[in-house]
Amino acid sequence: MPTYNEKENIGDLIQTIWDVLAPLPVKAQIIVVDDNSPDGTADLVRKRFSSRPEVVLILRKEERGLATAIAKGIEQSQADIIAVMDTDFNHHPKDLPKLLEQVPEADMVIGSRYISGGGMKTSRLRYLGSWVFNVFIRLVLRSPVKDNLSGFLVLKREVVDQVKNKPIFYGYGDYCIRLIHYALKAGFVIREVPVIYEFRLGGESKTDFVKYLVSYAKATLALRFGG
Ligand SMILES: Nc1nc2c(ncn2[C@@H]2O[C@H](COP(=O)(O)OP(=O)(O)OP(=O)(O)O)[C@@H](O)[C@H]2O)c(=O)[nH]1
Ligand SMILES: [Mg+2]
Repeated sequence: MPTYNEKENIGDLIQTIWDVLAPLPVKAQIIVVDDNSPDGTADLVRKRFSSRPEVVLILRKEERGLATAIAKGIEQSQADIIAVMDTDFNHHPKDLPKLLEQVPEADMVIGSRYISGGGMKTSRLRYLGSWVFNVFIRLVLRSPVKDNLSGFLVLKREVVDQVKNKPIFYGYGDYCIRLIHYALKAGFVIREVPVIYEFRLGGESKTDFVKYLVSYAKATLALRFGG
């Protein structure tokens, strides 16, 4: 889980994840990759979960960025199944079981806003903008995936091992487009499960969606046409 100024959310999020996973037959480790957030996110994690060795904090002082933070967390994990999610409750832990339940049949599971039952509680404009953008991605990359920008993912270890030499984890949310693209190309089975994108619980957004659309479009075209 990548964090940047998520002090108001991360503690309750980790606790909620434990509560959700408790009845399941899984042994989980939670890896938080914080980029030295000025609000003291890392301190909060360290203090609140000092007695829980399953909570691992990686503090990056030299580097900043969503995609590289996710790559770092994946690299540190030794689990057979890896989940990636936002740390502000946009992706709600209550959906984790239904994503996990698709494994082992699926190699990668996407929490999707754009299949029946999915959606977004936040801005209608962003919901539609992201939907239109996903249509663009699907046309350009001939992808069957409806939500290529989800960021709420469950992956088998084999998927990350197979694509680890591909240039995926740089930039921002565009890593998700590349990860899905390369996983599909490698022949992995990908399933989408409907999720509702919830309101951020506390703190502030780091995403300027319109600004990122340009770089996401470039990233999509680069996957198709190279360069
Ligand atoms: N480690 C790390 N995490 C980041 C960075 N930028 C964003 N994040 C995390 O990535 C997730 C997505 O960022 P958000 O700002 O919530 O973006 P968003 O979900 O598109 O925007 P909202 O819907 O407004 O919340 C959050 O969990 C952030 O804490 C970063 O530079 N480094
Ligand atoms: Mg968010």
